[in-house]
Amino acid sequence: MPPIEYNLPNIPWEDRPAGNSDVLWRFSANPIIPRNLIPTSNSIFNSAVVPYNGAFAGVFRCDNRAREMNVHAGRSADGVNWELDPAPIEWIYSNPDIPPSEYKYDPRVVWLEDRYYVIWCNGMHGPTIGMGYTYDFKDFHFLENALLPYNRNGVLFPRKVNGKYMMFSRPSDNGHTPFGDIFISQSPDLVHWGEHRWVMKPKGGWQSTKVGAGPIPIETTEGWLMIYHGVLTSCNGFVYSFGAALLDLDKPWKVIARTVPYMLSPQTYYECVGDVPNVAFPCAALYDQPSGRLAIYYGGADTVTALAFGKMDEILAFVKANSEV
Ligand code: BMA
Repeated sequence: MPPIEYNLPNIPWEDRPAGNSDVLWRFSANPIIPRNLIPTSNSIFNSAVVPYNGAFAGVFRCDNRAREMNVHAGRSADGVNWELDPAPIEWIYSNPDIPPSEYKYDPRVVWLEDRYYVIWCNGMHGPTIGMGYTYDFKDFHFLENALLPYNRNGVLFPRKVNGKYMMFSRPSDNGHTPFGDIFISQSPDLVHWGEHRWVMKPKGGWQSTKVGAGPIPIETTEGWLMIYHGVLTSCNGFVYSFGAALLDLDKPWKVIARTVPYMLSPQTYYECVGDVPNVAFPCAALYDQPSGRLAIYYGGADTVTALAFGKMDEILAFVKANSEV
């Protein structure tokens, strides 16, 4: 299979600020989406963005003012300034036996073969991995839940690997889960998932409590780049940072390299102060291969949406130079 082409010259971008030597740096206009961009929202965060028709579209986690968790479609010409539908996505069910969705959060979106797939944490008697698809970000079709509860952080690969669809997930419990490893499940048809493989467990420091895949993995010559969040339990609760790992292109459960230091941790006001303090939670990344530019969308403090930037060659060098598998 030929490698995926990432040609997105129009993604959001800002050069690394003078004097900054971090592998990732934040957009100076963060947060790009305030908590109240739509009149009913309490918070808009942990959201997914993709290129669409020369511009951008996405699926956004909006918790409303009843604090119900749901997803809304959005559009943007530049990937920075967004218009979100004021109402949540109304899903089209082709099969009435699929259990009703009690809530939806932390969406990811991927272009896979012929359409955009949406995958999120879905309430089905506990959190599990919900799936759907759209062609146009107007009509959204609800598919079968991929896995049983309890599970979170479902992330689809952007292509088949060895003839099979691949998905990361993070088996969990019904609460705030004080543990969590990343697994891969495989499928011939995006409905039946099996051949589960273990990928990685928590490690020290910022990733010592649990880890979970973030954006759709990016195919590089060095392996799949998986940006993932890691959680530390402090005396004040969880702290969510993110780092990255390189995974084998043919057997992506094999970890080639993995960052010991984080790449970004909650340090700014909008990451440290909000409904859940100290959270930087990435759910999407846009990559332009010719320029090497990467724009990462992440939630700040479970309240707002922010952008960070990096260069692919520097990220790969950082992961390899600071790795412990
Ligand atoms: C996780 C998820 C995320 C959230 C994080 C921090 O369990 O619920 O949506 O950002 O906790 O609260």
